[in-house]
Amino acid sequence: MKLYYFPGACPLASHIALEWIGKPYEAVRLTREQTKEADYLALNPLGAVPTLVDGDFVLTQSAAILNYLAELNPEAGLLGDTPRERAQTRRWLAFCNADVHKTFGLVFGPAYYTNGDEAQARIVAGKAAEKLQSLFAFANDRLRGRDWLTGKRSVADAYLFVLLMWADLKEIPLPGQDELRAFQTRLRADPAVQSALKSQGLS
Ligand SMILES: N[C@@H](CCC(=O)N[C@@H](CS)C(=O)NCC(=O)O)C(=O)O
Repeated sequence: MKLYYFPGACPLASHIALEWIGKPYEAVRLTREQTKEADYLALNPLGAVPTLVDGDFVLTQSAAILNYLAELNPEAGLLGDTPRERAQTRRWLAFCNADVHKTFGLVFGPAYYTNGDEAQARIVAGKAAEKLQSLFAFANDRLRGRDWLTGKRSVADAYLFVLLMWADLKEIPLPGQDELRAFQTRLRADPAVQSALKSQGLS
């Protein structure tokens, strides 16, 4: 099993999940430039990370990879035991991937959406940062009285941890979001999370 990544990007969620699962795997570090080379594009035509290669099976898209890893390793308990528990995990995965991650795209690369107009790009990034604050506030409320997004540890928690790292990197203000900060502290103390961070050169 191979996971292709670049450090600190969304594949870190899958990397954490692989550490929670605890079976052998190889994390293959790429540069952004390498994701645009023909060899890699043959695996992932969108030129993005993550890509998971499991024997002759090649899978892209974080949400699909996290679902696959969790389903393949039910003993790790990362998806849920009942249809409703699994639905909740997928609900929070969708929130992380389609709502929060997607909005970060406007913070990391706003000029792409404004044809390079810097003033417009600042407006777009500012609006996206506001949207992120409201999305994180929603996750903060969800964590009140819970250690994990669904009540049990799941692959969605690994994703939320990565998104909180990005919030800190881009200095998205999260005032008073104590549940999120406590969650972040708990995950930072988790040996599997520490191992994934170390392997990506982030600790
Ligand atoms: N929808 C994809 C998005 C993947 C994605 O955006 N990956 C980023 C890193 S987090 C990437 O590789 N971007 C390509 C680039 O920056 O050139 C997923 O969830 O896996």
